[in-house]
Amino acid sequence: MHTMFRIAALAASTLLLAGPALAPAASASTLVAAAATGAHGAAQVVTIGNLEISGGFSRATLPNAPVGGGYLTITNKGSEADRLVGAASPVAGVTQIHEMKMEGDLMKMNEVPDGVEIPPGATVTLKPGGLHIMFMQLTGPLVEGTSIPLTLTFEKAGSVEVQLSVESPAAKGPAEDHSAHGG
Ligand SMILES: [Cu+2]
Repeated sequence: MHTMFRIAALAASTLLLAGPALAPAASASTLVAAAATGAHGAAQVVTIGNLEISGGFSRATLPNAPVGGGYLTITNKGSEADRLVGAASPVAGVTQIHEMKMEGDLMKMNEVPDGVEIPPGATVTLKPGGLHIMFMQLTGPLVEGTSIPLTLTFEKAGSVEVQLSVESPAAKGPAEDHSAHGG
């Protein structure tokens, strides 16, 4: 009996450690996110404060590919603006929030300097060809059918972990050109 209890306690503390620096309100969201991970698919919805995060996915990468992308939808159901200011994942050495812009005839991507504003009542979608999460210095290939953890940090709502389902390399849009990163 004691052994079982200790294992359960260990699992719980590991879960909490997975989301660093969480406010008490955010811990509940993290637990919800972890509980929903078993159900594979893009249907996962995670709530933190007034923000609802849904439709998270990534795309499978080739072996030795240096970068991958992350995509999701954020809806602000509150009456105040919030801002996505950070992203982190154990699958990448560096995780950034990117935007894509036309420079002359070239589509280029850059890290957003001030994060992404989520206005009250608005839905902001990070999608292929637009705003996206960029996983750089991948620790290994992203494998279709698996899911990868992503911790998002918001200016007001705090941090929350979501799971991105890894889909086919061309899922939900044309493949992005990541050659601008130069590896
Ligand atoms: Cu990018």
